[in-house]
Amino acid sequence: MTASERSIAAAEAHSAHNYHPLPVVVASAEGAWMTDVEGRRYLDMLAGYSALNFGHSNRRLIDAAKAQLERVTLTSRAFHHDRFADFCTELAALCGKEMVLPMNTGAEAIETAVKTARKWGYRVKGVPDGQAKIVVADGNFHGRTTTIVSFSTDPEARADYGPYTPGFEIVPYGDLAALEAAVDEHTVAVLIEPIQGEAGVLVPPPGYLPGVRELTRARNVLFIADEIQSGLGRTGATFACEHEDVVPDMYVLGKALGGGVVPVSAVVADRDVLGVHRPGEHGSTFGGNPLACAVALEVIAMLRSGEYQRRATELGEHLHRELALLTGGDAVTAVRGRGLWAGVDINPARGTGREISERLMARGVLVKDTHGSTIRIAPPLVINKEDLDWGLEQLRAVLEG
Ligand code: IF1
Repeated sequence: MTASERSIAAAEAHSAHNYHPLPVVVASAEGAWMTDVEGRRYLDMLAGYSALNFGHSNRRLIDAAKAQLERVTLTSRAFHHDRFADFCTELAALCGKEMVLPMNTGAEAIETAVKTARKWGYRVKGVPDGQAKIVVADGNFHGRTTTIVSFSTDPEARADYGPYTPGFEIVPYGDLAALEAAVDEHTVAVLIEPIQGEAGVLVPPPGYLPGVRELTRARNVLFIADEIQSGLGRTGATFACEHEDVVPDMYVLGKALGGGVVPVSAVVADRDVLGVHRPGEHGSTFGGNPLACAVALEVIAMLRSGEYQRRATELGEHLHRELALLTGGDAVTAVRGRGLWAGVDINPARGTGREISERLMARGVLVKDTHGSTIRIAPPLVINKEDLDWGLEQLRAVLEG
């Protein structure tokens, strides 16, 4: 058995089978490239589902983490530490908001946003206790806790995890009329991804996000934007909402906020929203820890330069021009996305998303299929044009094969 086969066999024997990973065993990574235990190199076109916007082993992020590791890594929130105030101040400023509530994973931040919206509903809007309703979109992906899967429309993510949390209503994504009809006096928030990731990188119709903003403002309902995957440079802007000049009441951030080094997530909003929490009402052991704050502070500084957003815009235009050419043949039925982020629908006659992913892996490119025959393309924003073109060349070869 090869080293890869041994590792895969042991992982299958001793870990729950809640994933079906491609048969590659990564041993090291740098920039947009990963190397497996046999020394084979792969171009990373998934970037940890956008957690690795700044690439693997980003020198600035590793140095920030190393320096903090030597100082203090965890205090819990029972005490202050010397990176916390800067992290909250800088992240709030990046979002143009007043307050931050730091957590660790995206799902924890979504749960925090749901709890904040409900508490705001009862304490500020005056919704009767226990009656708060949150409107979400079909095709959503916001995480995997039992409450979050309670409003999932993906049977795989939801089945056999009941009883489900009440208080959520699902409307078609992109449909303002349906959203308006769903909002009533008990509605405290609308929670949507500005671009739906897992659903296949679905960009909503122009005007949808401004419509959600206008409707929620008019009806005294919080607009919660889940920018965990779409945010922090991926679409060519700091936030996907920016493309339509929309500012939500709450940003929910994660993934790239920790630079692919440590889990960092947060809810960012103004005082009239996040101010509803009083000591002891919400928290987390690791939320806002010194190591997380040190790395996230470096991420925020890197985003402030605008360099990564420019790269995602310029290389993203090139990516989408090249992908559009693929739709001319019968292999690709549709392409969607924005910036360095695309969903490519493959003609099922050419293979499933998994089969295409395996053929790409054999050529040294790693992507992840999503539902059916859609593959998502989301390389680290540090990828150079030559490598991006080489990756597209492999995709063309696989589709022509
Ligand atoms: C898995 C999907 C992507 C997210 C958005 C919240 C979260 C995610 C928009 C929760 C997480 C990850 C989870 C990971 C695979 C990946 C994923 F396929 F699951 F749906 F990217 F599309 N909001 N997405 O995309 O953040 O708790 O994971 O930190 O669970 O398989 P998390």
